[in-house]
Amino acid sequence: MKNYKKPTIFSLSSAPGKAGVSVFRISGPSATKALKSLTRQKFFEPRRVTLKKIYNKNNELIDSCLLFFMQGPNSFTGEDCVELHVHGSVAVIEKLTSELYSLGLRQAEAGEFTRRAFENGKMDLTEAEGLADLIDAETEGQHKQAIKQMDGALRHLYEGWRENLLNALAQIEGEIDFPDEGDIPDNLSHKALSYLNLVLEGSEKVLKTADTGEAIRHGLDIVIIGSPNTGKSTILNALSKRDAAIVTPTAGTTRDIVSINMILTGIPVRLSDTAGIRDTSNEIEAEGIDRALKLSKKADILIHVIDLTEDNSDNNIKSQISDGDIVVYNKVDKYQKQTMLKRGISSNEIKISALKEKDIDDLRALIEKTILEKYTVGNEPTLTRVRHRNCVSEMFLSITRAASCLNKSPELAGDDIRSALYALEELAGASDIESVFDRIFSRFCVGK
Ligand SMILES: Nc1nc2c(ncn2[C@@H]2O[C@H](COP(=O)(O)OP(=O)(O)OP(=O)(O)O)[C@@H](O)[C@H]2O)c(=O)[nH]1
Ligand SMILES: [Mg+2]
Repeated sequence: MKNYKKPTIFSLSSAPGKAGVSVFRISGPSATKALKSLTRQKFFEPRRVTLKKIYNKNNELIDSCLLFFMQGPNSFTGEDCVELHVHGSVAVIEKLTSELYSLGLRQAEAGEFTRRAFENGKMDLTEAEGLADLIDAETEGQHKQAIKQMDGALRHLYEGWRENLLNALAQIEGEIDFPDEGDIPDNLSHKALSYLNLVLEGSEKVLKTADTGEAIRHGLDIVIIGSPNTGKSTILNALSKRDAAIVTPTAGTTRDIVSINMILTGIPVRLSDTAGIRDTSNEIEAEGIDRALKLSKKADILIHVIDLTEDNSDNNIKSQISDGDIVVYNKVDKYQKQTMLKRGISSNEIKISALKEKDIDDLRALIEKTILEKYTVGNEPTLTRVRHRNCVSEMFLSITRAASCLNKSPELAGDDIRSALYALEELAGASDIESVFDRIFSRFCVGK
């Protein structure tokens, strides 16, 4: 076999442009060779920061920099790694870049350092994903979730599951090899069952976190919905403290969806105002209503707005409110005899005047309370991607099948447990699926 040597890669790992300090990263088998050429030195003590002058091949001084050498495998990528902390000058960055090219190094692709770390067993795929999320994190909730995942929360979880599945498999295989016909336990008393049940319970619990985990990564969609003229746009404007949506006394003013971004409880939120729902023969308004209904189906939280000054007795809004939705009774400043709708479900209700901005802060607090009830980032591990959800669901189904045929056909149960283990390997990234890796690592920025 041809002795394949990985190329040595480099990248500006800090943000491009003028700055106090810029950080270059180099990783690969020729990292020390490049370092020797840059510094004219022969030896570098690993894990020790030193101040060094670096030169190009024409003996021109490029800069004085802090140099940090990490010898593989004790480095982020598992290879020889160098960090050069140079002055954040555009000219220095350009000069050093062209020198590294001339030394035969190649510019790293997006996520290539992390990919090497993963390939060298420095982290599993869930930890690499956690790292990507941490770099993208903009809010407190996203930070908390990402750092937990980067720190191995999901890995610890599935390693525990794998252990139990292997124990279950050992029980079954012992039985296949040495069948004891006189003493066949039924499915329910099978020794493997307790191991399988542990994984079923754990994975069922964690599957419930998937909605929360994915929502925190992507942000929440909160949609304001209701009949025309109830004050939806006024509410959006009051919450966002700007005139984002047009408000007029004419019913059917809003047609397009008007969205604003905000951060509530440390989670990014997209709050959307929609067209008032009613029967209409106006083609444009009908299109707006269609869009409103489609968006409301995808919403994480719905805010129904009801106009207290209208007669809502035969309003079919009641049937559209689900558990956990928010109901806002608006125009309390003109409120006369109307009573709140009588409904048999629990929802979060509030009376406000959007026009007078009365109790708008209470509405914001109610929205925050609703978010916290549904989407709190706890200390438990969470599934944060569709990929995780698919792998864990796949594992759950395989174990359920295995549990149901433990005694009837131990061979089949064994096969199902092996499928469950395979699903876990996919979660960890141990099964070699290039396309998945490409998708995950290409989302990193260059230099990571
Ligand atoms: N008295 C009173 N009027 C309000 C209140 N909130 C909104 N309005 C008025 O109600 C009218 C309709 O308000 P909008 O915010 O445009 O209502 P909408 O629900 O967005 O209406 P559509 O876009 O047509 O569906 C405007 O004249 C607002 O000034 C309120 O709390 N009290
Ligand atoms: Mg409107």
